Amino acid sequence: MERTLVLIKPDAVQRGLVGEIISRFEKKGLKLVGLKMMTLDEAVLREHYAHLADKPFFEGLSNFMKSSPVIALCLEGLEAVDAVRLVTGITKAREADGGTIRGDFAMSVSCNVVHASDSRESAEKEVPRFFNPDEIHEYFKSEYVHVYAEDER
Ligand code: DAT
Ligand code: MG
Repeated sequence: MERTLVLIKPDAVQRGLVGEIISRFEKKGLKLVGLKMMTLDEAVLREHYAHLADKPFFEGLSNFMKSSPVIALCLEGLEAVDAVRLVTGITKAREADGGTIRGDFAMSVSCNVVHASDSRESAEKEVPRFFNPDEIHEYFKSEYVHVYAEDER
């Protein structure tokens, strides 16, 4: 099964949306294998948003991401990277589809409540960026019997 990284961003922490957001992923059938609160520093943000380092909004993005703690989640499931991106919705939240987290809970491009890895390659770098190996928990989830057909498990 594939693993992916989600960060519940400072705006969601401030707005009391943490439980609601985790609940969306749980209800989808994704398995929570890592969860922690952390305050991000400049070094990790430069690495995490390296693809945006030369954008005029980078400093604002970095300040926003440092403005409160975030909640890091590692989610596991069949094709979890794409599934989590679909549940998350597009970057510009006010245009995101209803039913997605960004579509239902946000209006902004930068304050868009969650980060989600955008590809398997990104997820493979991002999960270890935010979680040590001993913070990822392998366990049997009985729900999988109902979430997946036998040949998908
Ligand atoms: P996503 O978070 O959907 O993967 P991204 O990787 O292109 O989007 O950008 C990362 C974050 O940077 C995004 O969630 C919010 C911020 N951002 C992107 N484009 C922006 C813009 N034009 N103005 C302000 N913030 C932006
Ligand atoms: Mg991205």
